[in-house]
Amino acid sequence: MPTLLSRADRIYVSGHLGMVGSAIVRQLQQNGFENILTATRAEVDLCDQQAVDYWFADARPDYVIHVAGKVGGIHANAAYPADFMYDNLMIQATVLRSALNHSVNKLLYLGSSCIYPRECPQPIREEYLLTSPLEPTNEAYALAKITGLKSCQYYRQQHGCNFISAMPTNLYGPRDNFDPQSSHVLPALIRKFHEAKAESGQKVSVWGSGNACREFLHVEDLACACLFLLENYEAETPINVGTGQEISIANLAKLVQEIVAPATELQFDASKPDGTPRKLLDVSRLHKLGWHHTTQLRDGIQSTYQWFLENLQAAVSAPKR
Ligand code: GFB
Repeated sequence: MPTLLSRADRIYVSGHLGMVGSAIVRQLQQNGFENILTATRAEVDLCDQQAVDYWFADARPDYVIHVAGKVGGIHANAAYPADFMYDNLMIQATVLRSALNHSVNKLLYLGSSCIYPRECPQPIREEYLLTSPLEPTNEAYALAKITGLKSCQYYRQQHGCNFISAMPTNLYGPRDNFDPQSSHVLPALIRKFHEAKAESGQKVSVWGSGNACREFLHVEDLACACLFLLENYEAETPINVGTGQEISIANLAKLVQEIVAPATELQFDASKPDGTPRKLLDVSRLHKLGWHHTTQLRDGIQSTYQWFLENLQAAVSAPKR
């Protein structure tokens, strides 16, 4: 039974200033929603249960799309596991509990494809969760995200909450984090090739062997999928969100090089980890529901680079917390 959303419904998007949260707010605005609720860190500390409860009592959300959390690339995850575990566990625990306390109609929780085992059959089906060890470089984040999706299932089982969870693949797009140390691969490569253009002869360092493969979904597609799932998905099990297509990091680097700085050279830095060899999602359940991505990778990289150029100052400012 689909969820019939009224344009007057009060929809809280946590983490609204980040790449994903801001894309979801834009998607809701474009679809005519009039009461999109957001809160900055200064307005509510999502690690503080009492503060979150007060905020929910005042804001009275009918629906919640939970995006807020600490995210980062392979280097950040490997360097700060305690922070990734603490921040993500605390933030999701308070928001889910307040959603229960204030009888939210439905909550969509966003996880990540890193929840799946390092060595599982590809493409990865939702039922492969917890069937073998996780990828060490982002184990803390993965465990926090697994706890979040499991919490949604427990709230459903114990309290009858309509909490659903989606597991997106690697995301990219406008308002991404372009900090070379804490970002994901695609924004890192866009920035590196852009900056290499300015200094002739400089080689662009691509971390790892280049043999790892990744799947990339543009964040506007993800935002569209989130609204689609909020309206059409009611099941307890997490659902994968992706393109179903993968590319090697070496070929991704060549694609970014071709788009951003064709005259540069690239080299692989084998001292850096590859992370999980592959994490291609099986998105057949989502396709069966009737949703498919629309942005092809080359077009998405071109539009993201365009955004980077138009927002250069903001994109290269201090690293995201
Ligand atoms: O995007 P990324 O940092 O994270 O790395 P994961 C993907 C692949 O790109 C790895 C390689 O094999 C990296 O070694 N890579 C090449 C680079 N050059 C670079 C570079 O300059 N910067 C970065 N960052 N990588 C993430 C998790 O894992 O997946 C997140 O860390 C989240 O928490 C996300 O779950 C979906 O794809 O390995």
